[in-house]
Amino acid sequence: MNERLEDIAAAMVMAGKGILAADESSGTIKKRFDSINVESTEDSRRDYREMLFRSTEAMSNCISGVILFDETLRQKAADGTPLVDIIRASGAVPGIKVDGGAKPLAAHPGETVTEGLDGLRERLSEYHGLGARFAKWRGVIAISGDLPTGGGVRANAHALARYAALCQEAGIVPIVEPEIVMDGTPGDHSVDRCYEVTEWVLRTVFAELFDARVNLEGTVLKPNMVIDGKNARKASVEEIAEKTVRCLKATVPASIPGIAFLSGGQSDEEATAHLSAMNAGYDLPWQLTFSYGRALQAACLKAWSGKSENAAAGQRAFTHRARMNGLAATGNWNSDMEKTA
Ligand code: 5MM
Repeated sequence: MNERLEDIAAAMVMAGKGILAADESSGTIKKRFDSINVESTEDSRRDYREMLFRSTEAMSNCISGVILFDETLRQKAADGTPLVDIIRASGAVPGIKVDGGAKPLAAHPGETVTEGLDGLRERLSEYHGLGARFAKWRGVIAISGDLPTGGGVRANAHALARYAALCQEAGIVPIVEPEIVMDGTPGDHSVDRCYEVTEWVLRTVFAELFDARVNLEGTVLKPNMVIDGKNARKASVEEIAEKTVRCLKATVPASIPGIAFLSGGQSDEEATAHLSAMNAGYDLPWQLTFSYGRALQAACLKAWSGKSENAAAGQRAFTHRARMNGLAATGNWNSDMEKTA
């Protein structure tokens, strides 16, 4: 594997492939397993993720990188093969979530700042030794009433920049993920309010990255799409695509090699349709792809339902979504493919 940051980043956003976000922390994976009545244990988490990573067709053809949680990076498959080796053998790059989660921001009711900078240099060095070549840190920005505030936006952007600089020092590509949440409370904001906040947050993030001396050619951005809140969904696919591209062009330097969206609570097909519309309809200075968690895994999780005899069905469901999103990453998806694929 080539070790230049720029080459790793380029491999992560190569045309027609995208990133599988399988970095659910213990609390989040428990929630996902609760929804299918499966107990979350070290073994059940391993079995589920092993099933994903052994989906050869999806992994080899559509997945460029996989974001892992600390436990998974250290886990072995049932036959003793490290899960990281299975990911590498498929040609995908293993990555690691290094943030410690969003915690209440002092003196800013309703806002959070993501923690995890203390000791990060040492953890990154260990993760590099374990095979991770990129990392992820997610800042969470909620829209409600008068929120976000300048203090909340700056605190999250600053933490993202300090994280990104530490990653690059360790030879690890940072995925910078400032998420303006669509499924928070009350979730009734308009697409234009999302545009306004996304533009503000991205401008602040790139100013902080500049001050922190982060090499943008060795960085991947993972933003939300410009989309209305979950309780106000009215905007069309075309409007979301147009506003997202306009907002990104206004804020994201062309030196960023690629942008890999989060799905944020969109349905599987919406997340695919929006990505495809952007790639099909616009000239873009960066690769535009996916780094989906829920929108890649929801159908697979349901098909698997914790039963080993359903592993093949789970893999089929994952492969289908990965293929649809791979097509969307080059603007070649259409809804008929959902039926025939
Ligand atoms: C897979 O979920 C990731 C980890 O979440 P927690 O730290 O809350 O457990 C999450 O950061 C994810 O990578 C992004 O939000 C994208 O996932 P979605 O589901 O929004 O595509």
